[in-house]
Parts: sequence; C-alpha cells; structure tokens
Amino acid sequence: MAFELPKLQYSFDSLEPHIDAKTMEIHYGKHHQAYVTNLNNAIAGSDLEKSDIESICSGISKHSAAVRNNGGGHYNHSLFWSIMKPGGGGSPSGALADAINSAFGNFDEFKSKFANAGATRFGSGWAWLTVGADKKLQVSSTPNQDNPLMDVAEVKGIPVLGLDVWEHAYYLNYQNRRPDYINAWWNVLNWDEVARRFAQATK
Ligand code: MN3
Repeated sequence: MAFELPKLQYSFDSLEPHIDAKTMEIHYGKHHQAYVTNLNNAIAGSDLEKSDIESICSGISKHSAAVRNNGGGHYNHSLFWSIMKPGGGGSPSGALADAINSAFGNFDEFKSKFANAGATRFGSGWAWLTVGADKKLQVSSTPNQDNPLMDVAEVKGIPVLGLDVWEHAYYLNYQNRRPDYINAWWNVLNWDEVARRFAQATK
C-alpha cells in the first residue's frame, strides 16, 4: 500500500492572512506531494512498503537518505496540516495546559521557547513540542526533514506540535522574516488536535 497525500481539512485560502493561499497551494500540492511520491519510489519493492510511517521514522538510521528525507517530509507535513485550522489560535486548556505550565512555567514562556527554537534553527528544519520518555513536554528543533521520532534525533519524543521553518513555508508572504511568520502562525493553531495528540502520547 503506497503512502498518500492526506486530505486537507480546509481550503488553501482559509488560513489567511497568517498563511497565504498560494503558499498553502504550493506547500501542500507540490512540496508534500513530492515527499510522498519520492518516498513511494524509495521504498518500492522493499519491506518498508508494509510499514507505517512512524515505524519507518523510528528506525531511520537503517534506511537510505531518500527514505529519511521523504519519509520525514511526509510524516512532518501530515502532522503540520492537522495542527492548524481556520479561526484557530487562543491557548490550550485542561491536561495539556497543565503540562505546559508544569514544564515551562506558563503559556507565554512556552511560546517564547518554541518560537526561539524555530527562529534559531539554522537553514531548513522544524520546531517541535514533544512528549518525552518521562511523559513530560519538551521543546526542540531538527534539521531538514528529521523529526523527534527518528532514532537519530538529538531530542527524542512523540511530536504533539510541529512548525515548518523551511523558507518554502513562508517566503512568498514573509520573505526573510521568519520570526513574523512564527508570530502569525499561533493564530491558526488547532489546540484541540494538539490536545488529542498529547492525550494519546501520555496515556
Ligand atoms: Mn514544508
């Protein structure tokens, strides 16, 4: 069973003005599609065709660079679309809010730490909020299309929130102003989905 581009649950223009329609169209339809196509090509005829994407990531050191880059790209973008929504933003509640306060002091401290992880990631990569082996929340970043599920990641954990800081995610609207993109991105966050992932990762 080949990997497929997940269906986007909202229209390209519905995250405006924070993320513009053209960026969404190209990012989803061209970039993510290319990761899916190239991943399928890279695993064609191998046992990995029977694996799920999480298992492929967790054993990534055993696989080719093509599987690492495109498998990571597929997992990361699938997560990214799901944790955004039109009219999102605000702040988390319940167990997720408690865990954020416990790990980072308060929500603003968390936002600042996460934004800094994204802003200071040199070149292309991702910022992450993950649940570690101790079930506590942690902030980290990864280069390229790596992610915290991968056995090569410096900080390993189960991702509940990820932010794409590749230039292709923001350049049309924000040019070189990555911090402005990160600032705006909080307005489209789907905290219900982040909370769902947190509950799954901590149960
Ligand atoms: Mn991207």
